[in-house]
Amino acid sequence: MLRTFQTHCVRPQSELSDCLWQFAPCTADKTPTAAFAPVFVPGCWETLPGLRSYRGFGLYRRSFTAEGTVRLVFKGVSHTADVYVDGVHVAHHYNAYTAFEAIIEDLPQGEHTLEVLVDNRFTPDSALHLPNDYMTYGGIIRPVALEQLGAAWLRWAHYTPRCTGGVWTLDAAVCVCAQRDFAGGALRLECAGAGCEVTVPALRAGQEITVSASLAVGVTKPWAPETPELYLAQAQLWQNGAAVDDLIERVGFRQVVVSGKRILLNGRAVRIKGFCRHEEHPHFGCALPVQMMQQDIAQLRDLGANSVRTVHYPNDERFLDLCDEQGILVWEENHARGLVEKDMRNPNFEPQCEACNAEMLRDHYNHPSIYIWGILNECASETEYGRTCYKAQLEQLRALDQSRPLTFATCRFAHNDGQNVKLQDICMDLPDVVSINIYPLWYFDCDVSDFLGQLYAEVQRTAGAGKPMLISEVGAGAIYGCHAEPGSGEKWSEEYQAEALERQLAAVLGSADISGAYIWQFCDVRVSREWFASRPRSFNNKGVVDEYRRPKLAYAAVKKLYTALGNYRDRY
Ligand code: ADA
Repeated sequence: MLRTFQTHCVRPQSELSDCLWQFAPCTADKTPTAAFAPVFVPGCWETLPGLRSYRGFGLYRRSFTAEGTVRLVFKGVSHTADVYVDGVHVAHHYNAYTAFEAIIEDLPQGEHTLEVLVDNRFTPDSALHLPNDYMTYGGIIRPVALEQLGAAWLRWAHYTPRCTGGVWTLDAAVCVCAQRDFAGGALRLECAGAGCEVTVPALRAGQEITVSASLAVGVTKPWAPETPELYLAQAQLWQNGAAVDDLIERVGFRQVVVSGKRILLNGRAVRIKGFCRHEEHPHFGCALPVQMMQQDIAQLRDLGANSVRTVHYPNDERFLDLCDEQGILVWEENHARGLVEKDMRNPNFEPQCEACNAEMLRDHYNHPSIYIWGILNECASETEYGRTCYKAQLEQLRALDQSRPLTFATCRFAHNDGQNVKLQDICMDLPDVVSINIYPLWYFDCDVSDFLGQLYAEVQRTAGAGKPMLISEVGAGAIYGCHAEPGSGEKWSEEYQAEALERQLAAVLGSADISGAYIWQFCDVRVSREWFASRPRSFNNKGVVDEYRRPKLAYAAVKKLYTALGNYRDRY
């Protein structure tokens, strides 16, 4: 399944995934080092016998039938891909978590061979993939599509809902690409009963333009967590009385605005009852089937949560589709976790972050569930060099999207067991929302409210003063099935995790200054093997469910707290 709804009625599109391909581990020059075997795509090679910890190259192969100009769309290959059609190199892409394309012109009619050489090694060429507190898998981890293109086609369409006095306008920007010389035509846009037509000028082969228009939609049902109303937004390219290409997106009518220390969703201050979630399952690696994504959402809803933070990378868009449909607010972030200044000085770091940011916004712009963009989790925001990166990337995002607030999760503060808290972050002026990761009662013991109060006071001494604040991580570890006497304070027991989360959340959600919390984390996740020393079982065990989604004692404790609170805070 490519998406949860159909994105083309005019452009011929088929799926090359959801089926078996041939796979073999191989060398950098595509020489197989074992026999080819059938594998399901999407998937991770770590789920295959003998490859649980394989870091290297792998070759995926299948045939397809096509003719003319085709576009192959890869939604995610982990982490570096080289694509070959009939032995000819047609695309190179780095980053596991964003999509890319290969366009092949004048393909003769018949059967063709598609090969994807995948690399999941940790090298300086891949600045964002390093041994980390989650696993970097190998493989074609997200769906693959095959599309037929005409002389001109629609690459992306971005829709921004705007509300004045209860009446909605949808601002559209549509990218039209000419594959060959295009004599001109018209772009027809339609959403929620409103429509318009805009002239598209003649374009030379290779030319790309953005066509803008506004649709007077009027009064619609707004999108909100409790009423996730969605509308299809259709763009069609017409020429000589016929539709020659189209792109169907889905939108929700909602506005997100920061006002003082509140985050307003359609004018109401939201209360974030969130979870950080990695794409991870022992049976599937990071290539979760859509049924598993839905199961996660069902558990999140059962827990009373209303938000997910996509730690630490852009997510599979089918998960975002499901969040749109079920009213889950999403903090989506770019790909980076815990990089220190030395890592950020890798010459590949900035260009690779920029590409990730651009691809994330190009493809995920229309999801109404995404209410905030995040960057660079726990990177070097306490250093001058780090600051230049944070500034450049936030400016990049702001230029691409003015309709959502921006943030980053920092942990750059010092303290002595929760006392004498000193904020070391020098980037507090840059985001719209200040977000801090804290682990009182886990990495150190203290009175959580007192610690939070000190932290908040520190932020008020910086240019972050008066901004909304989120606790972007809070949590404690427990190994599923490990028990201790209640109140014994024994870390790693389910009892201690439940007690710690109760106390942490009571302090965070009880604070009048904080807009909400993201629990670290939804489920236990496998970590890179280099992280074994601080991670029993080589897992980050702070999930409220284990890796198989079995609830720990903390599940009931969180559910009680989260379900008692509404989606909005009327008092601040
Ligand atoms: C950090 C980090 C997470 C995870 C967490 C932990 O805050 O952002 O990825 O590593 O700590 O479990 O300690």
